[in-house]
Amino acid sequence: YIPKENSQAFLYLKRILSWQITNKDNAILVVDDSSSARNHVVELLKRRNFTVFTANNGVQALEKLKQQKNIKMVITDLEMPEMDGIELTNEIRKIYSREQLAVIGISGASNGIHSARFIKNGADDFLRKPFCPEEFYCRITQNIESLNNIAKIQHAANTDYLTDLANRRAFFRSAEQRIQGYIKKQVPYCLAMIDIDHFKRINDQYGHDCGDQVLKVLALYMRKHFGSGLTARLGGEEFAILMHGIDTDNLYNKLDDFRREIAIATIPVGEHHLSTSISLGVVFSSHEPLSKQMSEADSALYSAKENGRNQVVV
Ligand code: GH3
Ligand code: MG
Ligand code: MG
Ligand code: MG
Ligand code: MG
Repeated sequence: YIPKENSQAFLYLKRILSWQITNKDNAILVVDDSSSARNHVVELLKRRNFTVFTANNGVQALEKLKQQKNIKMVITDLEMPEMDGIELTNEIRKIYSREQLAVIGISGASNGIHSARFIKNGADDFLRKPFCPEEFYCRITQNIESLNNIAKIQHAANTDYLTDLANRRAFFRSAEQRIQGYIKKQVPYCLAMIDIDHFKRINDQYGHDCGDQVLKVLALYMRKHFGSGLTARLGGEEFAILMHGIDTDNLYNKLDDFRREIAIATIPVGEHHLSTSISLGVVFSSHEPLSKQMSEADSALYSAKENGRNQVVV
């Protein structure tokens, strides 16, 4: 049977085929105490190139999830010794949100109450045994697609479109968490705010597109220098870095090396080679709330501008 071009069935088939290529990244955990039922599901998934893990019950499944971080979906039987499918779903939802992991319940019981119990306990979908392969694939594909769409939306919501760095929103969210970690482990860290010097002149002289190109190149330099740190574009020509280091001197030197490299860099933009500089305001290992640290870094940045730009001020 070959569906008519651009019919729903045709588009579905096209999607399935494109999924075959990418399914390797979508690992699925199959949980069932019956080896024949488990093997049947595994067989179906392998035909579509999924990476598959298995477990005999809920306890084993939770162990597997801890070990294999790339699992995106759990397909679980209902009745199993030690921990059944409902309890497993419940435990999973204490750790993983629906955006992180999809759960599909399977049961042979003809009673509709089981699907309701699965869904109420946090499952995303339910399959009644025996199912035909077409239905099975429809449900799997639908749920994986939905997860991937959420991931795309989340990435877009947290990323600066121009530079691909974290955006303001993502910076504030991640910075809070990282700072808590640094304080708890007593790791020296710094928060730096960066502003390009006389950026308006670049726009005025070479045009807005060249200005954009400079922002992109600066972002590349930030990635190169502060790979493990949190780098973000806060807006306009303002950026931020949160990173840890050995001590204050070490952190200061990293920032000043970065400043120096930008000051001597020639940035190719179209037929031009531009040069620019940046000013930085820094706060070290502060226990103040993030908003307070940001305004302190901002004051230091203001001083850097007042003192003649192209410098790091603490
Ligand atoms: P200072 O050294 O005092 O920071 O001077 P400045 O010219 O960099 O600062 P000012 O705040 O006067 O100007 C910032 C300019 O950044 C103005 C604005 O047009 C430009 N800008 C903001 N966002 C973007 C952007 O996304 N792309 C481009 N090309 N320019 C932008
Ligand atoms: Mg069973
Ligand atoms: Mg500015
Ligand atoms: Mg300004
Ligand atoms: Mg500026």
